[in-house]
Amino acid sequence: MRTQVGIVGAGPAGLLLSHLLALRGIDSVVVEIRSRAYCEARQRAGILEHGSVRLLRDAGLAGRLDRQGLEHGGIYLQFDGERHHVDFRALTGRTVTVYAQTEVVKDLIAERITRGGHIEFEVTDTEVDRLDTDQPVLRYTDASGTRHEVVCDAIAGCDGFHGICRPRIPAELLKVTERGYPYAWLGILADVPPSTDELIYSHHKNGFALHSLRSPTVSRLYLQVDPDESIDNWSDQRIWDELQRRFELPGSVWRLEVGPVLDKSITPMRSFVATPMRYGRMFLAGDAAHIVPPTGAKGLNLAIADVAVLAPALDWLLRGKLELADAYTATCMDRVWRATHFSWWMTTMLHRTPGADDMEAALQQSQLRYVSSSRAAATSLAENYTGYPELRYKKD
Ligand code: RFL
Ligand code: PHB
Repeated sequence: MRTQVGIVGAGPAGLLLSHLLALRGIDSVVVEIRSRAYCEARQRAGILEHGSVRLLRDAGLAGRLDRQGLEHGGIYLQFDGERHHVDFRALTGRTVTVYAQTEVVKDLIAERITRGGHIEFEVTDTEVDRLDTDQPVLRYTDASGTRHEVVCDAIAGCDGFHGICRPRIPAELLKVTERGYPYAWLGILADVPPSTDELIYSHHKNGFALHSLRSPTVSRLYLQVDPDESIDNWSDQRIWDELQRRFELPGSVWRLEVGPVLDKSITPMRSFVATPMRYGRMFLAGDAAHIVPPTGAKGLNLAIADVAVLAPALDWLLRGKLELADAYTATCMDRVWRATHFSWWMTTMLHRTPGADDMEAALQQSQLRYVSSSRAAATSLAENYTGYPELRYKKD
């Protein structure tokens, strides 16, 4: 088989790349170990930056996003028993949109399939090879057990943090900068209307909690737990009781509405940046190259931003012009490090470190008070949260 770009992974990065390439008349084959149903149901991100929404709209992908996405003009920061609004619209003129990653993935798969795109689900034994030649190959076994070899002009490793592409970069060339956190998030999806008009990021002595949403009838909530915590220790009742505690506003009538839990899981948190994002004719994008803790709502947006840079770079490469491909890592890294810093900053401002002394909570509260009272500090949060630098997708 022959294609121009072999893409490993049908997450947001791989699917959007395949679509952006198709808009430029470039063929690709996407291979994915999971089933279509699994990819479409995997609960993850929920927030699209202003620039991500605009890119999806410019790429003709925003039909449902424009109808069902919920535009949010700010967030609440809750600490010391009070809730403070950070008004993104007033501070930056920009907003974010609540639209689940599951929906972005469904829209992308539907669009690719309608336009005759080639996505192979449920593959096994994916391999990428001959990466330092101008004819790299992608090998996989399809769902029926047939082995394929696809000769490509370039390969995109969009296979997430645990994928097979990043390890193909020789160890002596790869630089990894990494930090683990003594926190994890227990996330639930609940069949209950959100109890809030904006997301609530709550600092609490028992640990961080986040109230997000998926639609006017479905809520998404998170609790900070220990990284070695087992989900079996958390009955639905225990989860709701703890959420109730961490969002409580003394002296207020506000209450958290409770409902059936549709999904629950625990996710560890880390910051991870690998460079270069390119080896020969293989290019990494999204979680394959970098991970941020979810507190800044940046992972999905970074995946989108990477492929917005990669699509034109590959287009040029296929026409014998190497400048954008050569600049790919450096172009992405500016945004990646800004998002890595912002996510680390939000995380350390809001989570309780097990065994920490009183100094940690006092410093966090002082920082939270500053961010909620100083226009300059609030503007910095708002600018980063809504997307900095603002994503601008150039068609050429
Ligand atoms: P993905 O989505 O992990 O997709 C990689 C795909 O590659 C497949 N794969 C393979 N396919 C073939 N052969 C192999 N050998 C393969 N190995 C792996 C996998 O099955 C998968 O389908 O990476 P991508 O495309 O880079 O997208 C990144 C985002 O998924 C991720 O950054 C975000 O979900 C992070 N994130 C958030 N990001 C935001 O921008 N805003 C948020 O609000 C936000 N909240 C979150 C999050 C992530 C979370 N979790 C669960 C990690 C909240 C949570 C709880
Ligand atoms: C989500 O809705 O899943 C979500 C929202 C904001 C975050 C992280 C996750 O910071």
